Parts: sequence; structure tokens; C-alpha cells
Amino acid sequence: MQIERLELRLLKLPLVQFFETSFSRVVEKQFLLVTLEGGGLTAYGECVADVDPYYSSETNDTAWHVISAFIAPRVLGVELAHPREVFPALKAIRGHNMAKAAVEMAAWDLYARQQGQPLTRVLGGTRDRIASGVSIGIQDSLDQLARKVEHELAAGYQRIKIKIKPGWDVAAVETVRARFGSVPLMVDANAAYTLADAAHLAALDRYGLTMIEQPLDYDDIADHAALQRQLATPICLDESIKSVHAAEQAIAAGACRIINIKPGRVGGYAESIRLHDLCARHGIPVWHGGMLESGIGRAANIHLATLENFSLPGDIAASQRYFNPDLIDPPIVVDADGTIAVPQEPGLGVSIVPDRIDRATLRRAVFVAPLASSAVSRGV
Ligand code: SMG
Ligand code: MG
Repeated sequence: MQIERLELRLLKLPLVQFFETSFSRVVEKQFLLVTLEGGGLTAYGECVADVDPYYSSETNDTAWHVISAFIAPRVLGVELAHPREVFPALKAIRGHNMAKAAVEMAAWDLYARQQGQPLTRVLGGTRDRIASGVSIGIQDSLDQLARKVEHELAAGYQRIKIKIKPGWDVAAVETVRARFGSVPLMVDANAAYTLADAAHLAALDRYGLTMIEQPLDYDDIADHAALQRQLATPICLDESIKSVHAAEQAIAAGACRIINIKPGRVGGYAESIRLHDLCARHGIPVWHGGMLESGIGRAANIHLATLENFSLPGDIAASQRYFNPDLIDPPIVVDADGTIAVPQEPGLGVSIVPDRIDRATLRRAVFVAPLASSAVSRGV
């Protein structure tokens, strides 16, 4: 297969509701969308970088730069037998996993479309529905949190995740447990604590949380291992797992008992599959994380979450929680049993609405393969 054309867009969409983590509150989403063309087919990859370098060091601007200057020239017009060749082809570029993943995942979509198969099939998925969990941001009051939890449980979600930070942790968990009993519940700190908070975090042990996600620093492994020795609650790593190698080290150190997989964080689908398989070999359950994706990135996540060891509900929820309208129609829906049907059409398998993409576009650039380039300039 050959990628003949790569289009890069910066999109802006308002969020249906604000989303607050330990590091920021957001009311809109800006993200890059990669569109690839090859063999008469069009494929998509959503980049999970953000406007600011708060979740990760990458931003939309760094991803734009790296894709334009370094990734596009390495993939355009290159004969690829399989999309798993994309990540190794980018080895010279250090880091920038979100930029790499946006292009790599679009290449998998292109490949799947060429094969006439849904992505789940070419990725090696084993299920046609995935379990859906919901991530509820920090709210203005505990009452507001309780209302949100009530709403999401009524919608059927199989587990609740709440964001925590110092000053919004034990009381928030206490509120949910007092109001909703033993619902599957976890917390995500987005690196808001230090090892000096170990005794405070241990106060969460009595609430029977399924896990505490990324309590300590975004690139830390050693302190998480020390913390895990002091906590009964399993630690799940998110930000710290930037590669398969980091996961090997974290597992060997006992820094986590669960791992959250986001393909953008590790450089795409191929690395996500390697991470998934590593965790399976070590008896570490995984679940699929979320980055407030539009329906395009959400569909990509659904397909990956069909792999066997994604044994816990992911942060993959209904479109209507994020964007109205979404960039796809029909949107992603969660059924009353808290599951999402896996699209079965070729590639991502969702119907993308070009008008909505155009309306959301702030910036656009097109890159073409050397030969195709002369054809385009001749107006062919
Ligand atoms: O997509 O529902 C979603 C968001 C899930 O909580 C979520 N993501 O650390 O896991 C995480 C956060 C990162 C989002 S901040 C951009
Ligand atoms: Mg997280």
C-alpha cells in the first residue's frame, strides 16, 4: 500500500460540558485530524495532543510541526506491506508519539479499508461489543458530582471514574460511596500527588476502589512502586507508560497492577498491541483510555478495545457526552447494558460528515508524494 496524500487539519469543537482534571478545566477541544489517501481510498487518524503541554509534552503545534516536517516525508509514496511498518519507519524521530500515532492509525484505517475489513479484524480483536465506563471531571461541588454520577449510572455505564486532586479526593469518593453504594468506582489523579502523600492516599483504601490511576508524577515509575507497596488499592499507570519498554520496567518494579492503554501515548496501534500482549503475558489487565476524542478517534479506540486483554471497561463513552453534533453521524451510542457495538463496516466503520469537519477547521495543509506532487501541480 502507498500513502499518496496526507492532509492535516486543526479543528475546534465546543465541548457539551466542561471537563476538569487536576491540571486544567477545558470547555472546547482543539485537535489535529490526519486524512490519508491511497489507492482511491480515504482514511483518518485523530491526534490526541491538546492546545497545551499539560497532559503530555506534545501540543497541537508540536504535532503539526513534526508531522509536516518529519513524518509526512517518511511515509508519503513509500511502499508499505503493512501499517505495522509505519512506527519503525519513524524511529529516527524521538518521542512525539501522539504525532506518530495520528498518522500510523490513519495508515491502519487505510489498510483495513483496502482489505474491506473493519479495523477490529485487522487489529486482532475478539469481541463485537465493548464495555463502556465513564470519566467524570472535578465538579464545582460534591452535590454536582453526585448528580453527574447519578446521571451516568442511569445511562448504563459499567464503571465510574472520578478525577481527583489534593482537596478533591477523599470527600469526593466518600460522597459517591455514601450515595451509590458499591458501584464499580476508580479515581484518576493525573499526577497530582507525591510520595509524601502516601498516608493520605492510603485513606482511599477503605473505599474498595478498583484502582487509583496515575497518582504520582507523569514520568515516574520508581515512586509509584514505593507507593504501591503502601497501598491496598491497585495502581493503574497512564501518563508514565509512554512505551512498551516503560511498561516492562513498571511491571518489573511493581509500580502498577493495571495499565491504561492510549495509542496516542505510545505511538499508535502497533505499539499498543505490543503493550497489550506484554501485559497479557504478565497477568496485568488493561483498559482503553480516552482523550475527549471526536467520534473519529472514539471509533478508533473502540476497535482497539476489542482485543482480548482489554478486560476492564474503558473511558470510551457516548458521543453526546462530548460533542453535539459529533463529526460522525450516527454518533457513538452506549446501550442500556453499558456496552458499545463495534462498527462492522470497513476501516473505522463510522460515517464521517465532511461539512462538519469543514466548519470546525481552523487551519489546513496538504502534503503529496513526490510523483503525485508533479501530477497535482500540472492540475491532473
Ligand atoms: O475521553 O472521556 C474521555 C476522557 C477520559 O479522563 C479521561 N482522560 O488522564 O485519563 C486521563 C484523561 C485525560 C484527558 S485530559 C485531555
Ligand atoms: Mg488518566
